Amino acid sequence: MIWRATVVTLFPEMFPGPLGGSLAGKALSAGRWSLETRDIRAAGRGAHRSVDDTPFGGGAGMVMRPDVVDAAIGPDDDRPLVYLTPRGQPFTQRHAQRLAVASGVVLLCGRYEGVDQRVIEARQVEEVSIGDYVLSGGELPALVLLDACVRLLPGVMGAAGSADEESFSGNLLEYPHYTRPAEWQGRAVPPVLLSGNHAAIAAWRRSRAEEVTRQRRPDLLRAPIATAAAGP
Ligand code: JFB
Repeated sequence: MIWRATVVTLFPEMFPGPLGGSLAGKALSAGRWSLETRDIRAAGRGAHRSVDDTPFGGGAGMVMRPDVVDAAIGPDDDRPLVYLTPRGQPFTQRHAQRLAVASGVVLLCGRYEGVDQRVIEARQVEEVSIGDYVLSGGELPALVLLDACVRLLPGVMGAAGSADEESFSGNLLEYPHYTRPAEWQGRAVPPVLLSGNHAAIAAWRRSRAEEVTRQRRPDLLRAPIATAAAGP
């Protein structure tokens, strides 16, 4: 069966959004994965299809009602259910790899102050965050997560193996890339790359990758190795 994504959201028109014109969009058109949205508003209560209410205990903003969100999620299936939230575990390549080998994913997108905690606890929900900055809702994080997963699906990336050579596949940032012209605005391409010596090129790239990682992300050098071979 194909990889199935379901997005539970108040803004179904945001999907596939920017993914539609990308590699992921071409894979979607080619039937390598499917994307379904469930409009939370359709499960809203009363004549106004209300989805939110004021927080118990007071405070600013509104909270999404657990009965409405539970109904919008619908019945459990075999796919992981992920809630995008600033309170979640940091989303990593490891999450993307694990979700890409599952049968698909159900993504819950909140708005306002988020979703009543009881629905998160009552359903088996994984809480994930795409980073330490404040957005207005879970839809952009859901698009980010989908892009990270879909490019790992078999046959989605064109060039063989390019997914695993990139940043984070081996806990190193990437070496710098160069293409023609060999000299541009007085700047030459590193001569080793023109040498035809493949062992020397590989050694140079490795050393540039280690250097940039040491300078910018020394935390990655201390982390457990995250390769495709090591598994999700
Ligand atoms: C996700 C969201 C809000 C409470 C609520 C729903 N990395 C991230 N930043 N922001 C979000 C996120 C993820 N993943 C995010 C879902 C919702 C933000 N809000 C707004 C902001 C701050 N505190 C509502």
